[in-house]
Amino acid sequence: MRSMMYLIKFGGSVITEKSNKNAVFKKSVMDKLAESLASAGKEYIIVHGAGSFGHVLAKKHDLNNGFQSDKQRIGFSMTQTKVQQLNTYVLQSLQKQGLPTVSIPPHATISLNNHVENEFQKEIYYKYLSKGFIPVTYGDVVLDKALGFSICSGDLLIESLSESFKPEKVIFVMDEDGLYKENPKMNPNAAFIDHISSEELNSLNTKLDDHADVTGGMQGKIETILQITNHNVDVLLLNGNKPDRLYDALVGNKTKYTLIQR
Ligand code: IP8
Repeated sequence: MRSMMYLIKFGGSVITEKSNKNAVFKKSVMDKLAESLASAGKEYIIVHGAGSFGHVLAKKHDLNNGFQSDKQRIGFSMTQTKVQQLNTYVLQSLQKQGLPTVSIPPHATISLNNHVENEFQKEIYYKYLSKGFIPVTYGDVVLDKALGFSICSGDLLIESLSESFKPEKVIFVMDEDGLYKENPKMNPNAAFIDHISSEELNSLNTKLDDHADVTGGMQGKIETILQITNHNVDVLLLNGNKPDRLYDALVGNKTKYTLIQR
């Protein structure tokens, strides 16, 4: 498909203060990441997480368990607006670097069925890409056939988009350097993995118990990575708080990251 297109996920913990109960955007971090994308000069689809703009309200109104009471309606509505506000901040950072972004809201383009993709209108991505725009989408609240509504995570979007667009690489921009053989928060001497096959990652994953989160706090991430490599797409994990690493990875300079290859 598109030869040098990169699918980038900005984690909610990188671009927001994720554990803050107030929604706080990390503007200086996002501005630097935007600079890296602009200087590297590739084609991109960008996905970002919700961080403190989404998770606090979603939890308060129990949105991921579906539509159970009328009172949740205003919670859904406010969450949708709050993640859209974060999306606007992200777009503004990117536009300051001259990047021609277009927001593609999941609540208007995707529906789920019991948390799994039901319908996803991807044609709009093709159309904007073919005109030289950069589509930007994000973790959102969406309609769900079985549950009424539920949450569509950035990881679900990235997995599905990687299957359709077969990017050069999927890059997860996180608040960790990459993957370790053990949880680096439990063992500070845990060995860093700079390169691993999906097969090895799979066997490492099954050996780990629930508490041994090798990304140091991003459970579920390995499952997503393995699904992406199943689509024959390589995955890079790198630290977004060191924005030079994103630039170096994009232009092929040596830097610190974890590469997962099929
Ligand atoms: O931060 C979650 O998206 P994520 C979206 O990518 C909401 O997991 C609304 C909490």
